[in-house]
Parts: sequence; C-alpha cells; structure tokens
Amino acid sequence: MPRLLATQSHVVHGYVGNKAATFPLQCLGWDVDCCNSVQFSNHTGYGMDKVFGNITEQHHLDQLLSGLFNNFPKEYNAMLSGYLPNKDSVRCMGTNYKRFKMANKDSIWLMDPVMGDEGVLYVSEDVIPEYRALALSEDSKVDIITPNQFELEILYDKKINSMDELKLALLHLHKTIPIIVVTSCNSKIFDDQEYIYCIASMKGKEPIVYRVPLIDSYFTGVGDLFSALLVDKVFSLLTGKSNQEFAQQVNAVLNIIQRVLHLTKSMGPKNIKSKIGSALDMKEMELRIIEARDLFTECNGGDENFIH
Ligand code: PXL
Repeated sequence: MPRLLATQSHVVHGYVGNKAATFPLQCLGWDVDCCNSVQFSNHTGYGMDKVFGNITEQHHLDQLLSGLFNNFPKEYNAMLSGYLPNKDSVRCMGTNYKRFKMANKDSIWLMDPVMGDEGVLYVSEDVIPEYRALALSEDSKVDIITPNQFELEILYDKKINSMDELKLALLHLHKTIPIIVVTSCNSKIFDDQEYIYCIASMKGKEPIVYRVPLIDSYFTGVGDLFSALLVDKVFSLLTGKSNQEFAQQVNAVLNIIQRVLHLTKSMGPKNIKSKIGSALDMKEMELRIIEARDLFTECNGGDENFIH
C-alpha cells in the first residue's frame, strides 16, 4: 500500500484541505497521514467572522513533522502540501519535506503553492518569498506544482498576458520543477466565459492545454481534491512516462473533478449560484466527497477528452 503525508488545512465541518484529499486517496488505496496546518470550524468562504479555530503554531508543526521524520524517515512514497497560512508554516513544511525527499529519492512531492486567485491573496503576503525559494532554488526537491495563473505569476514575478508568455513562465519554472499543472488560466489568455483552461506541462515536452466546461457556481476545495488525485495518477505512471500517458492522467483527474462538481450541484437546491461569503450557499456547495466515492475508483482514463 503506498503511503502519503499531507500537510494542509483541517476543517471540522465541510470538505477542503485534508478533508477533501484524505477520503478520495483512501478510496484509491493510499495510506494517508495528515498533518493539519490549521484547525478551523469551516472554510474561510463562509466569511471571516464565521471561522473559528486555530493556526498550528510553527513550533507545533515542526514538532509533528520532524517527529515523524525521526520516527519514520522512510515511510512516505508521496508528500502533498496545500494551504499553509504564513511564512513560518511554509518554511517548516519545506524544510521537513526536503528531509523526507532526500531520504526517499523515489518519493514524489506535490506542492500546491496556495496563495490566492484572480488578483487576491488569501494568505499572508510573506509566504511569497518562501514559495519562490522552495520552487526556484537550484536544489529544489519539489516534483510537481499546481498553481493557478495568479499563483504562477507570483512565482514567476511577472504578469502573463498570452500563451507565449505562459510558455516562457513554464520554461523558467521547469529549470527546477519537472511537472507543472496550471489549474486555471484567466481571461487574459483565453477570453471564454464558458470554459476553464488548464495547462499541464512536463519539462522538455510541449504543454498540453485542456478546455473544461465551466460549472457556474462557487465550489471550495476543488484545488485540494485536484492535487490529491493528481498525485495518485502521476504516481501510478511508470518511470519514463510519455507525454501522452501524462496527458491522459491529467484528463482523468479533470473528468473525476467534473463529475464530483456535477454531483455536488445536482444534490444542492435548484437555481443556486453560490456566492462567496454567503454561509448558506457555501454550505450547500460543500463538495459531496462521500457521495462521490465510486467516482474516485471507477472514473479511469476519462470518458470525456478535454484536450484542446
Ligand atoms: O484550498 C481551499 C481552502 C483550504 N483551507 C482553508 C480554506 C480554503 C478555502 O476557502 O478556507 C482554511
């Protein structure tokens, strides 16, 4: 059984962070160990006045991660990181994951550099240099990153206005990162109200563009589910994977996500178009992770071809 360490949010109610990642990975046969970067009552989309709980202080996070390394240095086949609230937690995850990676050369590390979306930062600004250092240092040990376009622009330290500029950004980041999946591109590149565009890129290969029908609603935790499923799919590829196999695996992830979102929407009230900050809408649009259990294992290879 493959084993994975995940460091991201825990919410008591709902499905983001580790709550969105753990059960799907368990369905896929992973033994998942969770380290919680925060413990909140619910995700922040409910409104900041409705979030209760605590950030895991850096020395507590370090006790957990370095304690795990001391006890089980060879334990993990994969490491996953997501929402980390401040620079100390990003640095602590980075330092400890590097140690795991060096002790297990064959393990894979997916880092989702969660910082914000559409021009708005939703973590402390001081995480930026930390993520840049982890992704761009010459001795970076990160294998996969999953930024949205806004996060890619932050890592690249330059705005991206066209596909050519996006390719330059990918080239720059591929100096240190083998696999980059840009989970959503903004309208500066693809001016399209009906589709979301996603780019998957392996170092040295042509980037693959996906065009996925937009489901008009506000879901939270989709990125966390995406990165969990991507680790599983990339891990299952044999070494020396071809660009075509990689393209199919990302397509399979997008198919599962699409079906989870349709299921979630179909189980909510009719005509709801949830708005961030509206607690009632947020609750209705919590991902139906449990109800989707069969999708994680059955949806293989993908029924729909989203490659553009
Ligand atoms: O990546 C989604 C997420 C994770 N963790 C927390 C969040 C959110 C989205 O709102 O609030 C705490």
